[in-house]
Amino acid sequence: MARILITSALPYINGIKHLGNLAGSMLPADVFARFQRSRGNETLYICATDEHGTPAELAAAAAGQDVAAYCAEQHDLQKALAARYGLSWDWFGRSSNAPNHRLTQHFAEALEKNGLIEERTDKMVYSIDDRRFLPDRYVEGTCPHCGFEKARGDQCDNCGNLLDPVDLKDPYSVISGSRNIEVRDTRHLYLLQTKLADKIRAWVDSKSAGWPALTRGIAYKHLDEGLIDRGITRDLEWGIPVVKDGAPRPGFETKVFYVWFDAPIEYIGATVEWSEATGADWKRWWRNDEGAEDVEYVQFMGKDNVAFHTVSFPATIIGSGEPWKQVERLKAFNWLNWYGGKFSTSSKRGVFMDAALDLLPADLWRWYLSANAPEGSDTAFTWEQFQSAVNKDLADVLGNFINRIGKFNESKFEGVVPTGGEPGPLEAKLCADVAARLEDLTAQMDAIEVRKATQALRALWVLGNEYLQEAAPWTAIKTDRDRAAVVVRTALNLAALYGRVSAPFVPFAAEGICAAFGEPWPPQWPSLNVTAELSRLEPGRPVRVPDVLFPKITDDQIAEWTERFGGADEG
Ligand code: B3M
Ligand code: ZN
Repeated sequence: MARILITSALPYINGIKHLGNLAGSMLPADVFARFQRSRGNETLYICATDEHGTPAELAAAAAGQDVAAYCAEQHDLQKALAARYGLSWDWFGRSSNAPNHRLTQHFAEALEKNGLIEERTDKMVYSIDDRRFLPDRYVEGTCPHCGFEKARGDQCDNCGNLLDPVDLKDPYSVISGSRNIEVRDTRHLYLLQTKLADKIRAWVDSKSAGWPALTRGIAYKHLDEGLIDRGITRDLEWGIPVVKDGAPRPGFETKVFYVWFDAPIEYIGATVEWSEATGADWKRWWRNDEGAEDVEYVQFMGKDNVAFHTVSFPATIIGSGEPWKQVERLKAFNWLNWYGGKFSTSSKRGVFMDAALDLLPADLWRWYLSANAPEGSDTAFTWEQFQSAVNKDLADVLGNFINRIGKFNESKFEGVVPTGGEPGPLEAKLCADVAARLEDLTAQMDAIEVRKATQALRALWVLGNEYLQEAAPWTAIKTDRDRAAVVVRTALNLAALYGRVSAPFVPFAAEGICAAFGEPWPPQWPSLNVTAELSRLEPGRPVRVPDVLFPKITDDQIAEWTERFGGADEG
């Protein structure tokens, strides 16, 4: 039995996430976790809300709430929504909880002890009217290169030049629009990544062969550009306080750690939360000197987070000099966009996680977002593709097979697994075909090839309908009841197997299938001894037809939703 630690990128606290967030980290991580559990591997799937940084403070202010209350409320909203999607985290933590405070402060002290932290004076834009320093993205002004008047503090969208806020002409605060701003000196802690560059590269060299090309490419791009020393504190009130020897660090009493310094540490923090709630030992998962040596750590994230996870977070871990678990496999995704454009609440473009469930059950979104996962390139959501994936793959192939065989068995064999007859050449062929597809599916799942796994699963589903067409129990029963009994018994076992292998993608429907055909839940992944797998249901046991598994999407619905959420004409 293997031990597998899985984390998916922590969703920011502010606001309900759109389908792209689901598709690009949380969902594929859940599919993988469910698969590994069904294989009997000791699996721990951890996630949390990422609660610090300017966006959290500004979102709370916009909501008219104290930021701590805002974060608590938003965390519960995201947690409840995730459950409705069947995201089976073992723990969904909060980066603002005490364990992450303790761990972040511990890592900063360990880095300092190893000579990797330095205090430096920065020049930052201060808004007198907002009474706060303004992080890069909260300053706009005229670009010094091209004169574009809404250039952001970190980059000009017009000419693409990277900027520093102090370079902007006629700058103003994005928060209040005030131009009553000035440049001030401010002290910050810097993590000396330049001192760690060789060790980080050596670590990446040791791991990246097993990474997808997207992950590997981004990691080496940043390494080859040359690492810089990185500020890890900010002039914000909401965040993890900067301490030294357990007391507020002199000169840093009004500062906190930078959100991207503390957020990855919350992977460990959330595991500590899990252990406090369950009595489990978190160090078995995170400390190589306390039993985590044999753990395979797999991360899931969008491509924009890869640099933080292949350079910055490893810098923290490696720089600490302590034996912490580091990622082995890092599955990065491109972006799911909305007809080629951005999801946007304000301009009502795209479906967000809450609205999606008002339209259709989670399984349908899970299947579409997996079968069209943004793996090799950015992928556009389209209503037409969504309708096709649901109606063709789910309703017409899987749902139709389960329903046909269940109903036929009810009408001709009183709803119990038929006895009598012996399997023949058709069953032998079916077993061989199922074994081949199952082997391919298992390999694609293990390799975290999401799209290929859904293609392999669909190909497995297709075998059921093909078998029924060829074996035609409705004809056989007229002359040879035993023959019909063999076909129905085989098909019922195949239906039960479908419930087991579909569970990672469509867990709610799969649970219904397993319940109907008497399979335990959560299910066990089938072995390649398909002859045995297709005779698991003992003859004579009652089985029933699950309710309609997948509602079909109508053209009227597509038209209505295109109107409501945007579609091709707004690409
Ligand atoms: N909160 C997600 C994002 O960039 C960011 C991930 C943190 S993982 C430690 O949208
Ligand atoms: Zn410009």
